[in-house]
Amino acid sequence: MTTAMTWMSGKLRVIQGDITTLEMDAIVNAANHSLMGGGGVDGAIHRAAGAELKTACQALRREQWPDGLPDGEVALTPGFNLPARHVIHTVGPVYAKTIDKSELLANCYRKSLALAEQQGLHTIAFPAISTGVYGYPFDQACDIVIRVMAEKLPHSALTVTLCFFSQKDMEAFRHVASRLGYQRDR
Ligand code: AR6
Repeated sequence: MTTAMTWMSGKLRVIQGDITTLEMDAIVNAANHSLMGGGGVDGAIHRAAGAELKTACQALRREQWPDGLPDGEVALTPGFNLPARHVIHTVGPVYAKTIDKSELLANCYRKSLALAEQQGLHTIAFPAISTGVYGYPFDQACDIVIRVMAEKLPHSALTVTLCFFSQKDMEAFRHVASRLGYQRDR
């Protein structure tokens, strides 16, 4: 894992690594509507958390989301065998060139932060939601994330970690932040 880069007076950390290894109050899962697991980061989280996570997700479907978790919504489970205490499951939008889904992606981040605050949590880590199988262009997704963090973090006690899978993604984030006028902390 590389050294963290930080922005926004240390409230926003960016690292490269595997989100399933992070000791956080919560990690966010880029799930799908079914909440039954899948590939990418969702598959990795389910594997690392163990079978109890799927059982907890089945209960969420039965009790709260019988038609599945909609795009931009969030749901909470324990982290089970993960080093993270909780998992916040959210569903990012599938990218479409002709439809602007930026608000749905922003909602994944906003609602995850709100849920973490409501639970009294202090640390939360996000993967780059929708930028894998769901095809969201990485730079556009970073733009959305940075705007949400700039809007929310000044009024929040949370420290947010963005956990990117590759060094290339980390560099891309740094470029977008700089283009938007956000300088790294010194
Ligand atoms: N840690 C951190 N980031 C990761 C990890 C990991 N262990 N594994 C992958 N990534 P994706 P989506 C990065 O496809 O686009 C699933 O099947 C990856 O490089 O996991 O929201 C679900 O069930 C990429 O940057 O999520 C849904 O059906 C980012 O995580 C669908 O994929 C997101 O990639 C959701 O697609």
